[in-house]
Amino acid sequence: MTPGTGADAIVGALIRLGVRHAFGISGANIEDLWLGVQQRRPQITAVLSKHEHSAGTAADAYARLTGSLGVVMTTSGGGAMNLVPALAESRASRVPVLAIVGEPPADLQGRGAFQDTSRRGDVDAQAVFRAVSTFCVRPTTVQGLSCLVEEAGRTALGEKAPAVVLVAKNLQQASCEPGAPDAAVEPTAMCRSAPDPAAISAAALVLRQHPVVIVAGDEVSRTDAQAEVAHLATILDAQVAVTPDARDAFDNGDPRFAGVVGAMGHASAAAALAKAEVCLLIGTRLPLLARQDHEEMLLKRTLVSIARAAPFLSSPHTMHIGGDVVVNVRALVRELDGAARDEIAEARTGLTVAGEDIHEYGSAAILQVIERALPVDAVVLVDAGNTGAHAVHGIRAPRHGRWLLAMGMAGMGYTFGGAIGAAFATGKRVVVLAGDGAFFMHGLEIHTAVEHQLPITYVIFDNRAHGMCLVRERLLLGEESGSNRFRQARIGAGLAAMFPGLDATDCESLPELERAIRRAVGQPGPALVCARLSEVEVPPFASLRHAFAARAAATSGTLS
Ligand SMILES: Cc1ncc(C[n+]2csc(CCOP(=O)(O)OP(=O)(O)O)c2C)c(N)n1
Repeated sequence: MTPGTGADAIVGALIRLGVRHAFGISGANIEDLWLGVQQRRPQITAVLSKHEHSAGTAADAYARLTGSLGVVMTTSGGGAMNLVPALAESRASRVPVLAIVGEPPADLQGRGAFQDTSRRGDVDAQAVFRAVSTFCVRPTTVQGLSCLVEEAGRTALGEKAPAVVLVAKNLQQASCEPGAPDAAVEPTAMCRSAPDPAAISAAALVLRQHPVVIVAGDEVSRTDAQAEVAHLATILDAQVAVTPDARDAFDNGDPRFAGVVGAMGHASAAAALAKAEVCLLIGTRLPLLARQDHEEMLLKRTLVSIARAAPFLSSPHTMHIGGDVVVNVRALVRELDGAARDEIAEARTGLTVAGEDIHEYGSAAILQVIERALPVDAVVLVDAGNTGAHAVHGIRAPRHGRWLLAMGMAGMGYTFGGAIGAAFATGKRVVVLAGDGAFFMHGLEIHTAVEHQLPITYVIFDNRAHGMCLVRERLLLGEESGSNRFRQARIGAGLAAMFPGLDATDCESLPELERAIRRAVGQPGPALVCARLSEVEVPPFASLRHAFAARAAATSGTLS
């Protein structure tokens, strides 16, 4: 085998890690690696993003949907700094992403090098990335580079967190011995931890004796544990509620489905929690938006938690079983399966989608149209703001599909990069639900979907405002600053003009929107539907609904 370069060694390591797609943007200090990746197509392909944030969220969504590593490559300076918010999301949501970030040649670092974020310049990228990763290294020699990249990838997978390797340009160009043969390692095989029998028995004992409600979180979908959770629900005769980021953790059409918990959730989920004595948390730490409005009640319940990390909330009777979610749920199923069914209390109620006034052409009605058009295996990505709250509350996850909501940082615009990663990860229909504000932030990532003709349907909820902020200031601050409203734009018409061939429409009525959605979902490639709303609605967000109800002046359910 002929000696290669450091860049070749990195690419070899990525291939051995099982990586098929790497997202990012090239630049002077990463171009050698970028070229190295492209030379190894089709084993591995570089996907050019429009912004490093979107490259990062593409890698994040790719990892969430495949259970394997998401990879992002950026140059130093602005490219590296643009990546920070995306890695913060991955860190907070425990997603394995490997970032390879270029650095200026060592001999120029600290001497006015271009885009110098090495320790020797004024900005130290390693210090920045350490805050949003659990592994961040800056190798100084090309020897061992491929092993280091493999180690970074394995650490990301093992710790479910971002890992960053900062590689100076001279190392990417340096000659080195080839690494191990590409096919020699099975990198993404995860070693599952064994269950703790004593903890499982103790949990089973509690669950057998009292009425149980299950709250399933996003670790359930990410570890493919839906079937195990459904089985457990049957054995326990329990209702199942889901967290806002985990609508795909349990069949939304199942009679046991109790809806979504938390700020954007359903009255039926609160009722299910109220009826039960034990709350079995599976695959969630119950962050604030998932427990808001239930906290007082939960503190009076026995909490049994099965998740990688302990819940943020603990009642006086909390039992946490850490480690592998699937392994522990299976062990619990085995332990409980022999239990006499009549010892298990009845704990069922019907699902109510909490009292919504459905405006003729408002978010709730539009979401119903979208729900009817969704392919059964679609991937739904939900953005921030009013639009996100409406979607969490008002649209069922497709039965065999997936649901992504980036709750770690709740950053607007996640879905635009995320959709690119989702399309490459699954090849399925991907549907983005985002506000106009989120679109203006990162929406030009649609360019990447057009370029690769990816099967992505974008639905933009255009209320000509940062709706959530507008509602918050009107209802919670009592005064509007006047800065959260926009002039009218024509997003659909604009994109249709910008990208010839892209089916992009502005809709002003439900029948028009229904036709456009059906057409968009049927396209092999991308399409966009912009729902032009006449009003900013109060979203189904508990604190805002309470504030709205308290205001006698408001009568119509909308803020105009
Ligand atoms: C990156 C980022 N900046 C600011 C916020 C705070 N924020 C939450 S919702 C929102 C407005 C969202 O507006 P839009 O995307 O139009 O959705 P809408 O609320 O109108 O449905 C803002 C600014 C955020 N979540 N993320």
